[in-house]
Amino acid sequence: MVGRALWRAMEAAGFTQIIGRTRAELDLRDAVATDEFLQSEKPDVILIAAAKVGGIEANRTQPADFFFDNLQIQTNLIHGAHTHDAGKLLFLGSACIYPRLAEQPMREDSLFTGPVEPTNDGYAAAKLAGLKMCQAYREQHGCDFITAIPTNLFGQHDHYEPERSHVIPALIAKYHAAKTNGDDSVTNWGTGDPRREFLNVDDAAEACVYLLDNYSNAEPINIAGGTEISIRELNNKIAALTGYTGAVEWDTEKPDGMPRKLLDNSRLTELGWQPKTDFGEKLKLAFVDYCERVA
Ligand code: GFB
Repeated sequence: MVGRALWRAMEAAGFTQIIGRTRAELDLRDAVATDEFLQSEKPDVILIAAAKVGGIEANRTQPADFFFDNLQIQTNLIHGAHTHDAGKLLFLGSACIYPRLAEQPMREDSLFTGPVEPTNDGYAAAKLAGLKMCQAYREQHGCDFITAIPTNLFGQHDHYEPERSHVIPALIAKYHAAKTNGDDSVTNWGTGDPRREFLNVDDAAEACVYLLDNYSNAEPINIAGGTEISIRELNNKIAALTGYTGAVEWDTEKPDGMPRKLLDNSRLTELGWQPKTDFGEKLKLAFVDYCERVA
């Protein structure tokens, strides 16, 4: 999802020689294959969209895979960017790397000040290591490697498999299936009380491309300015969008995760970037994308 959005944003910004590899074409966990790729292509700018990502259930049940895969991918690319003289690298963190109970909205200087949400410990540890690695290569080698921390993203080409998906694609798929099958009830996870900030992936990709030209600093920078909503309110919106009118149960045996994940967007705003799109509009497009590609 993020890689395709970055590609669209780079084309829109006038980049011409854009190079990418699918997971099937290049396993970025393989240090030798990744180094050979970077040696042959010699990219000027690297945006790391590749990662093992997933929602709360995937993170809770596979901490080792999230830790190991992401650590390898980012280490191979960040180190390779240095050895093959890339002029700029943008590494993507995630809202879940903030301390679980950080003051909201979460500012970049609250990173590393407390324990992260246990359900995504493995993923957050890897992402925090990547942030530190970019800072270390800037300090020791003068590399212009930056870290951006996007809030929860959604949009075109998201993942819809229940065991892996984030909440927006999960509810879209669940409610659409229930409506189609005539089910009279669906079950959601947790209490519905947590609040999440959602930003469309195309907005986030445009912000990433904006940062390439406008940000060269060791400190990470949030990409946010999305829409904050409770999971219960989100449930109402997606039920209305999909036309599902049955009952909604809440399985409180499933974790809520972080109570809230609102990112402070002031530093990026001061830099001159604001998201443009409307949450409701983009939610509709996400549903259309699901119906056209997956349903
Ligand atoms: O989007 P989500 O999986 O990830 O869950 P997080 C958001 C909230 O929606 C949680 C609730 O409180 C879930 O319990 N929820 C309710 C559901 N029903 C469902 C459902 O059917 N599927 C899903 N997936 N959630 C992730 C981190 O946390 O955020 C990742 O685990 C990453 O590492 C990602 O950072 C951006 O927002 O809770």
